[in-house]
Amino acid sequence: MTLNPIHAALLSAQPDAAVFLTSPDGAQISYGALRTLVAQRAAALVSAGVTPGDRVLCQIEKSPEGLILYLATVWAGGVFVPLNTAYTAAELEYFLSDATPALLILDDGATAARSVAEKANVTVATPGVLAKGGHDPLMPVSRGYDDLAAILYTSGTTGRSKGAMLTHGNLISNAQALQTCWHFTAQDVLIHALPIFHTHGLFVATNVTLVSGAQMLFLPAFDLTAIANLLPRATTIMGVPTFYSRMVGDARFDKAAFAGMRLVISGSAPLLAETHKAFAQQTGHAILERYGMTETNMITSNPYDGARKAGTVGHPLPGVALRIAKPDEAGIGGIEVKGPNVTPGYWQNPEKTKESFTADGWFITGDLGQLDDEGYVSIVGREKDLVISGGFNIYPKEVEVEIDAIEGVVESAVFGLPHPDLGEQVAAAIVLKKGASLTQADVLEALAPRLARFKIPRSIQFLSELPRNTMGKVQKAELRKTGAALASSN
Ligand code: MLC
Ligand code: AMP
Repeated sequence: MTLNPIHAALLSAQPDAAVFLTSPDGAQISYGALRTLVAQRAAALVSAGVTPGDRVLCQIEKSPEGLILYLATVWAGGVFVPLNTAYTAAELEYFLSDATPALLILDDGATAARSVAEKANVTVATPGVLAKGGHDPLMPVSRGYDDLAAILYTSGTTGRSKGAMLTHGNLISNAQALQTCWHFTAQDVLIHALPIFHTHGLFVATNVTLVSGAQMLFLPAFDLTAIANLLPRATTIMGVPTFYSRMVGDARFDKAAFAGMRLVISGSAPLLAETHKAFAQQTGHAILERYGMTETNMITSNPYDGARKAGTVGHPLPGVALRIAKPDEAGIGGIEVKGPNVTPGYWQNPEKTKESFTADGWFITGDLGQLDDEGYVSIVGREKDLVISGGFNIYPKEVEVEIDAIEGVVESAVFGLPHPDLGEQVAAAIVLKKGASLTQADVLEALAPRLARFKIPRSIQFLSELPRNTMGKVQKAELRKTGAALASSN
């Protein structure tokens, strides 16, 4: 058999009869069936024109088929590029031009996206078409640890998303480190309720399950009732903090419901210490919080054995080095990371790649952190101008560019405000041209076809000018204060 690191680490070892995935309707995919399906879809991708190194873009609703297409792309030597289903046709146009894929996979009925692809001359296939055709299984295409397996787009500080390149080695090293740290085995049953277009649901949840030969109970979307019903059959769950803050105070999520659970994991956004405490009181489980990033995969984790300290993200994973750059008197500085988990850079963007690494090769996360005397990392803020809403990242610049393009707008500033459910919500302050009479509704209408809904400001204020410091820099902290007062008075 040829060498394909992801195939070797994630797909080759499990017994054929072992169950990989169970859908809500009870349908199951065994590891043996998974291998056959992946090899058949890989053959279908090749006959659709995918050659080693080609990008395969995939914007489809969450389904087991989405996981099969990820694994099939990598099996065929391709580079999987998942896209948030909330992205608009305007956003898709950019991804097509940047990634120049050999193939775009879309659901039936995605007519707007289809016409964007036609204009860009990109071949489109649906999961249904790729599943047909009686293809003979393909042998895994030979790839090395440094070959690309995926590109994940993350919002950009300049308003354009950047494609974080991830190699076979990046993904496998991280899955193996997490398996070890979190004690995953073939006996585990994971509730999978995350989207599969981000690193959390696609790589952390899926790759850790595969590398352990474990099972997943696969939900098409986050659904509290479905999760409550699945808990007795599960041993573990991974989620963003909103998952857990929604369970707090809900009587279905009590100690009895969690009695058979082994491990509850949170990441992608800060878990409030008060949520950690309330959840522990209610369920008897100390949530294990970990920290990561699309570009670096997972970086730190609280310990499996030993104290899971609320408000911290634990220690660096095995093989991952972390340092706090230029610490102040309180020890707070920029978090920098090195290791086999770290991206080689951004797709076709050597400038951004260069900016993101120090001269001695450390990746600059843009997060501000601090170490305590036991080496636990706390994330105390961000150097990067970023809003995290329900675990989705929004770079203000991307939204500001779209608001500024609206007729009648002089300039805008986009920032995050605290939100009880989503952690943060997107807010905007807008300065209008003299005589312009735009309303909040006009702005929202103009943004709707341009931006995914989770990026659209939920609170808008019109100002005669933006607050600036003497250097001319917009004072977002000021805006956050007035915005919060405004939001709470509404
Ligand atoms: C949904 N909506 C959101 C939103 N999610 N708005 C802002 N922020 C969000 N996160 C909007 C929808 O557009 C819709 O708006 C309305 O809310 C209802 O949609 P929904 O789909 O019914 O929402 P819900 O099921 O409540 O979703 C909330 C959520 C979901 C928290 C379950 O957002 C989610 O699954 N988040 C996980 C994100 C994730 O996987 N992040 C990992 C990134 S990787 P309207 O206007 O149409 O009604 C990463 C690295 C790492 O960060 O370390 O892991
Ligand atoms: P993304 O760019 O979508 O990969 O998101 C990565 C960012 O999410 C990190 O740089 C952090 O700012 C944030 N993040 C991830 N996990 C945590 C966590 N446990 N606590 C606080 N922030 C987190």
